[in-house]
Amino acid sequence: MIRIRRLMIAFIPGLFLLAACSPSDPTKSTLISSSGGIANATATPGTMQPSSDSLHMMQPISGENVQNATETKGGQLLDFRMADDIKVFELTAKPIIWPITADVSVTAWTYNGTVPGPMIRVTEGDTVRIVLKNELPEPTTIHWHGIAVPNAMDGIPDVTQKPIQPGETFIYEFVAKPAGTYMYHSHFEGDFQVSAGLYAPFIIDPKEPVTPQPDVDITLMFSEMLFENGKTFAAMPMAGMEPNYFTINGKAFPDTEMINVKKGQLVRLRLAGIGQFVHPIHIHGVPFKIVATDGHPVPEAAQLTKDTVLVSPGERYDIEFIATETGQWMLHCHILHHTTNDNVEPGGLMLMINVTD
Ligand SMILES: [Cu+2]
Repeated sequence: MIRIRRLMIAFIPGLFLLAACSPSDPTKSTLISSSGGIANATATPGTMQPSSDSLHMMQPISGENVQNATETKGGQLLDFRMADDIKVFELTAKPIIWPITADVSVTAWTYNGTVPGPMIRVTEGDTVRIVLKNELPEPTTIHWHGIAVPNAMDGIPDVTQKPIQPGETFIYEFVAKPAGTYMYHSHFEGDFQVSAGLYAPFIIDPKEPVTPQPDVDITLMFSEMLFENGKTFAAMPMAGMEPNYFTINGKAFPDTEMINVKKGQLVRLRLAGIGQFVHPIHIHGVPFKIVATDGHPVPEAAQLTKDTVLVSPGERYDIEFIATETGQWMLHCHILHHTTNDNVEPGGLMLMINVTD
């Protein structure tokens, strides 16, 4: 995609700024000339103009005969079977119609039909085998974000492996290490495929449990979608492609899942930035400590006490707090536009932490 964007800008003489590309017409891009005039460039095969191929990431997220999701929650624990002493997980990458609110359903590309895909959770030192079947209309690969895998398992298309073609199956296998909060996601045309929904949590528990163990342990993945005129697009920081829906575990408020906590319980939230935008996550009512960054434990003396933490794309922060007061306490992004659904507040990156006696 980087190569393609360079081509778009480099081969159009006299035009110096790619200003805006309407996702509703991906074969046209609006360009502002050096004199300030506007020109419409239409893709023509065989010319150096941007082709519909080169604007691929601006195409709607689609597929043939896309089914409605049968699951309502993403990021649920994935079952495995044992083959000798190897934990074997099965994933199918496929398009699905995914409800992000009661009223808005997007076309998403998913692992096993949910956004996020299912959580893989194992213990440090486990050998894991992940069998990935590609039922997408495009090639794909998986990258194990932050996990110390062998190079051949790293999921980089045409570098560490051939892209997995539609209909093909690929087997990943590695020893899960080190312990921590990780993610897995597509690494094939990531700006499109990750934003389309091909992401999920991967938790590696330490062999010796950390004490005290949290009473509540929840992973929250932050992402975005662009949904316009009944079509879904991969949101990205690019003119015309900005999101109008913001999601926690694939849902926008008020359909984000409430976190239920008893007063006095220790709560661990694993905040994971998988979208393409930064999100300063703020919690009302109680400060928290940052106990791990990008999966790695923070020594107790270095644990910052905060009420807001900026979660950037690719980052994970494990935060912990003790719920000391009853009530409904809000967790939300403090870029306040991110708490809207299609520009209407409240929505987006908000959820309630419900503390009861
Ligand atoms: Cu935000």
